[in-house]
Amino acid sequence: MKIIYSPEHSQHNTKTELSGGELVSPFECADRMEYICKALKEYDLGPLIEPRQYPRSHVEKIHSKNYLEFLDSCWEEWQAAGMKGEAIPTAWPSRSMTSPRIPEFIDGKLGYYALAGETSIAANTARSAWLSSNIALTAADTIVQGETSCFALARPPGHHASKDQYGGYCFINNAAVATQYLLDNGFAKVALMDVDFHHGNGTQAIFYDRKDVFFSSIHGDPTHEFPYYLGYAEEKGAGEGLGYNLNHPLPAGTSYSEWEAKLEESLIAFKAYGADVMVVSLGLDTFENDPISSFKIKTDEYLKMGQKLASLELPTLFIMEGGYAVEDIGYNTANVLKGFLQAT
Ligand code: SP5
Ligand code: ZN
Repeated sequence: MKIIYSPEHSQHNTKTELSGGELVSPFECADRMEYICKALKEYDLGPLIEPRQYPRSHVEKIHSKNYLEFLDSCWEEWQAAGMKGEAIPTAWPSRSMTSPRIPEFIDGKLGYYALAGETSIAANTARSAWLSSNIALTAADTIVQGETSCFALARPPGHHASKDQYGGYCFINNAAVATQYLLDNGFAKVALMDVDFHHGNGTQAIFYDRKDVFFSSIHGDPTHEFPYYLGYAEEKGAGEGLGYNLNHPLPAGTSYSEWEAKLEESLIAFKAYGADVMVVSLGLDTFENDPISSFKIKTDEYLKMGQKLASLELPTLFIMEGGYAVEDIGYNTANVLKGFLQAT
């Protein structure tokens, strides 16, 4: 399986994450990629290939122009305003403040475009986000060229980013960008399976009223887990997209067998839908020792996850999302891909 990767992701290297009332070192850190590369190499899963650069128009199909301009200029504006630390919003257009106007000062813009406050922005954050989307596009192209599987080893992740909001460590929705590229290049129906511990709110919102993408997610119940305000089972799609959104919120302590029963339901739905390609938002934060999550999947069980995903027998594009048990993330990721390849 080709693995699309660039070491340049490490330029996104923020020092702060607002967590528990403190500024801590971010869980989503560059070291994650080192451990993954090491395990992929050890298991001999495939060559690492550098991404190509694609026109920005592919990303503009998913994100609004004003949001992307904000992303590109945020850090310069923040610094120009004399702020000392990394860019973190402090005010939001919450339920009682509904003016559609977008503020002009950077502090106001941050709250407008942020869906959460844990994700700091610093120098090169935007650059790495764009590079991450090019990794997803290069990987999607590999599938378009006829490969049956590919891994976009992308960082920063993407599934929390919506049309015009960042947060949850995500800026550009790589899975959504890749999905649109597949649709624009010969595929008709995409099964988008999000296995990250957190609900893929951004991806869901982007495709909610569309029938050319069937989004399904298995995740920590939003009554107790980030992103809290989306991801419930009653969210089934809207308009033409009604029936093409399937959420499986699960409680803390969920084991692999309980988790796999939900994956089975999603795969059955994808088959009935008639998907011709699958995109997997691959988060490994379902791991038993993940520092911010509460499922109980074990390292060996990721082999079964890969095998199960292969049982759909579709061309499959894996896109990296979360996973914060840094020393275990390599083997967990490699096991999904190894299981998938063994079964194909
Ligand atoms: C891509 C992805 O997995 N994003 C996850 C974003 C989660 N953001 C909120 C994290 C809250 C963490 N709380 C820390 C508790 C530490 N014991
Ligand atoms: Zn996650």
